[in-house]
Amino acid sequence: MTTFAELVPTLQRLAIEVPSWAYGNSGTRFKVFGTPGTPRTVQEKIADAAKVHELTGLAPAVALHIPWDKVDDYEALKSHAAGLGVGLGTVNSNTFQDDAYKFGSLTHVDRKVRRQAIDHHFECIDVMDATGSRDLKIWLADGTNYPGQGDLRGRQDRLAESLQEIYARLGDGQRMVLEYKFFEPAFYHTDVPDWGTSYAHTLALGEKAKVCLDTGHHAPGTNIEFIVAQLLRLGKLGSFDFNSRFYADDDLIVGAADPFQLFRIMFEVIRGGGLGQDSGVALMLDQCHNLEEKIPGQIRSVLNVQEMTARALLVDRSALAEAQESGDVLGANALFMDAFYTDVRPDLAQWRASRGLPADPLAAYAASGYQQQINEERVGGTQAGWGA
Ligand code: PSV
Ligand code: MN
Repeated sequence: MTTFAELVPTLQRLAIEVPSWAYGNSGTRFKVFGTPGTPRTVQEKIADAAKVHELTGLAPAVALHIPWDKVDDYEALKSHAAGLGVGLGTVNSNTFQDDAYKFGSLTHVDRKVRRQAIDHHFECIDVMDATGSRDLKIWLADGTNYPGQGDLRGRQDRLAESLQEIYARLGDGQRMVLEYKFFEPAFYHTDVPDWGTSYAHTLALGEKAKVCLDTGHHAPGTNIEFIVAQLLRLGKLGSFDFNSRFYADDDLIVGAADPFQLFRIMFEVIRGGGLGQDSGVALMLDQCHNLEEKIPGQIRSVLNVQEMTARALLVDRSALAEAQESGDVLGANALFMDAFYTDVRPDLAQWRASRGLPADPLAAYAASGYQQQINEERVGGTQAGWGA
């Protein structure tokens, strides 16, 4: 059996990017609840994200969403983040909230709308140049609601062409990650619905284009860890958007709905070298905290990833390979389950304390007075949320 001490070198490398939008208000199409202390600006979102990193040592970068996090001076934003001990990470484009995109963005039949969508991505790359971000993440709401509404093939061709233009603009060391999602907001067909489509486009584009896997973007019952294994095998897994779901794209706290699934995913990430020194796989959260407090929600999330990573690292891989090769079905399964059922929380708490971090980051947050402070200070202005 692997010991906890043996996991430490890999655990030390674990870095989970947090999304700026998780600190703003979110909700459903029925209601967005405001909460005291919610950031009004991207600077305040970054301050909250920095708190998560300060207490966990797990979240050194904050992902931005353009235009939600648009500012005049990105160099200044980068310095603001650095001053708080975090960096700026993935830049997410947004071609789903403009009236022009009602019938599509990069796939639109109208060249002018495609131009607008491509130019928006150029703007995102300019932001990346200023922030030093490596990844441009593209998720498209493009799709149709009724059979016959659009030319499925024509839309793919236009998508390929638009992506090519954006790809050509990437600088050295920059990448594009193309996120897929099987439905919503489009209900009949989506232009990038699955990993195969994302893979096909990123393969055609080249080395700097990879797939982004959002764990909430598959049909129920999909074996996500298989997709992880396959994309790693193909060298095309660029990043994760972690969250969990019971039904559709619920964007709940990662590991909340199905910790075992998170364990299985992390096992394949490790198996495929995704946590290696220069793996190039970015672990990111994409979540919304509709009911729970946002900062503790983010702390819980990164701790869940850490915990399931530790458990997955506990799997005795050589014993497992032996059991697999000898056809020992139950033995192999038992090795897997033994690791999953091992409670690593006391070891993780001790390890945190040994590095000067709080053993219990959630309790430390509650005791820090930060929430009371922001509740009092952040009065007036417009609370950030989708679209702000
Ligand atoms: C789409 O549902 C998505 O997962 C994309 O990553 C967007 O950028 C993000 O959600 C917005 O929360
Ligand atoms: Mn996502």
